[in-house]
Amino acid sequence: MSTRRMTMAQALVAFLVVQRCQRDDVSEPLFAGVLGIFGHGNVAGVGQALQQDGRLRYVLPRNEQAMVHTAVAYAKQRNRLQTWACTSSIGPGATNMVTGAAVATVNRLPVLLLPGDVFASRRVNPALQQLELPGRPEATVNDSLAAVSRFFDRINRADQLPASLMEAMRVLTDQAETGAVTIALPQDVQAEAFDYPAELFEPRSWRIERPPPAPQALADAAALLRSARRPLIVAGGGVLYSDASAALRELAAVTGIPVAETQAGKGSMPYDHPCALGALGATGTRGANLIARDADVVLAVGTRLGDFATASRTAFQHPELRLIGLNVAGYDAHKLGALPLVADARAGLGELAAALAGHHVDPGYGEVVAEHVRGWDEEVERLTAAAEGPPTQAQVIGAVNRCSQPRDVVVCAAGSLPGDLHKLWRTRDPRGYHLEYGYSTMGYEVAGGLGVKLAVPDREVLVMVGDGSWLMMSSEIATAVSEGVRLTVVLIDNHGFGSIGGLSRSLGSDGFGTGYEQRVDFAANAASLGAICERAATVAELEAALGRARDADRTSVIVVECDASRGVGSYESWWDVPVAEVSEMPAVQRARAGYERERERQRPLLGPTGDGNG
Ligand SMILES: Cc1ncc(C[n+]2csc(CCOP(=O)(O)OP(=O)(O)O)c2C)c(N)n1
Ligand SMILES: [Mg+2]
Repeated sequence: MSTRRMTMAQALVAFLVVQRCQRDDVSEPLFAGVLGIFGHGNVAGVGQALQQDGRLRYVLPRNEQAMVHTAVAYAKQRNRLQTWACTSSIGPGATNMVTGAAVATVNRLPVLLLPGDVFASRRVNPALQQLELPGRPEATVNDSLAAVSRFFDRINRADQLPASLMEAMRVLTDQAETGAVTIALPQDVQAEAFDYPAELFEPRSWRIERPPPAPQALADAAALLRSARRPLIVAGGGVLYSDASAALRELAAVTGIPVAETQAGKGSMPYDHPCALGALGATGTRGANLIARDADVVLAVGTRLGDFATASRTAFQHPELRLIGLNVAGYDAHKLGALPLVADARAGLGELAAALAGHHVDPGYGEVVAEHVRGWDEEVERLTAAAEGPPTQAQVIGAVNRCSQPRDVVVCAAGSLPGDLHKLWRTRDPRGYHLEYGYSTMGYEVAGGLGVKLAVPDREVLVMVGDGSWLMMSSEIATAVSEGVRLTVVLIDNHGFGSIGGLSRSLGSDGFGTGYEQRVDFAANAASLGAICERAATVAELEAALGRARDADRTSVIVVECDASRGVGSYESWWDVPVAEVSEMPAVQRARAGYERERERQRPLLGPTGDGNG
């Protein structure tokens, strides 16, 4: 057997370089590069290997949590076909990645994490930053990553590496299992030599298949849809990852079945498609939520059916509701008692379209849908139209949307912006809307925007971020500037947590602990990181600043003050946030009474009983 004598870290890097991912007729390197922050736990191992090998692009981010967001955003924008590896030192560098790992796993997005770890030999224990739990010598802080990873391993001997790498690649590229994949690398083992089999370093292609639905399940699903009087399709992120938006558009156009979108699925339909009802659920449009309420058959495609999408299980009220779960992951396909259609979204939608040939919804139902679509367009116009004076957040969204080109990408994650964007942003391209709303992580926005721009450098990337999120993590502005990556960031200063402040007031708690007393000069803050800065006091000023940002040679941050009290309402929806059952505060007691009323509409959604699902 031919072998190569290398350190464990050198072998790891040489392996990553030659991994490829393939789907349909597209084949790309699985790893776009490595994001890494060095410390004593990885500088002499992985760091030395990266420098010596030299083939992988290396980027130096400013924060380990941020670098995982960047990698995750890249993978999302590339429909899970490509990602980055992230290397950290031991201790705090590694635990800083826990939040990013959870983002990846919750959103089912592939990322490879390579935290350094304490000496496997234990000869210097305790090493700097070692946890030391008396009685558990094998425990390290990296165990916290195991809780949020789909695959977790620790390479305690150099010869363990090949088997671990093969399994890690399988999980990264398995559409049903993907998420954070962590291989912890003890710092002594990284530098140890071993005679690795030469074939480990031969190019390898990981093929992403498009599994079709089982024939009987397909027939049952088609029969359910044919029998439906008020069918609805719910489009989730899986529609986009599977590159199925054309298939969905076609199915909707031919059958007239309306489509509502989750946060991850927004963009599956162009906003002006006659069947596009827009956002569903807690942050949904009036039309989508009313149609969902009365729908008798719901085809849920590529969605986790989280509480925002289902309005905490109040969205669907039809007494004989039947759900069909088209999902590549059996786990998701079976949710809420659905008839499971375990398949790739594009393959499944194609087969459903064939099975539904000649079928069309009742014309009366089509008219109801068309009326909702028209009505919502007017509502968006009303809320987002330009006006004089200090703008509302909806008007800011309108301005950014009007100034954008169809292929531009808007990026956001937490606060009140996601709900408003879900309702109001007019998406014209399947990949034009990038929301991290599975984990809704404050601090994702700028770091994620960087990942999106790295993934699609030919598209304009518009990051929308609240002041709270900005203060939590804006460090990657410096990375964007130093890497020559141009972002346009619109920062909404509403003096604190507009979203949670509003929620708190609606629950009787008067906004306690959600407002900033101290003003921050965000423009000066952004300028200090190297960005071009502007302040916009009106919609007209914002539009002018957006134009300049597009032509600028580096990242721009535009700060807009908004009054949090002038927010967008909610439309026929609810979100379950439990209110104190007993309280000395009358406002809380009133909120509790309202809460109990709403909870009566919650449904267990366990599916049919008896002779199965057909
Ligand atoms: C890391 C993290 N911590 C806490 C939260 C809970 N949370 C959700 S929105 C929000 C406030 C966000 O403030 P800001 O970015 O200013 O947006 P706004 O609510 O004002 O629109 C908080 C604290 C979160 N989503 N993420
Ligand atoms: Mg705010």
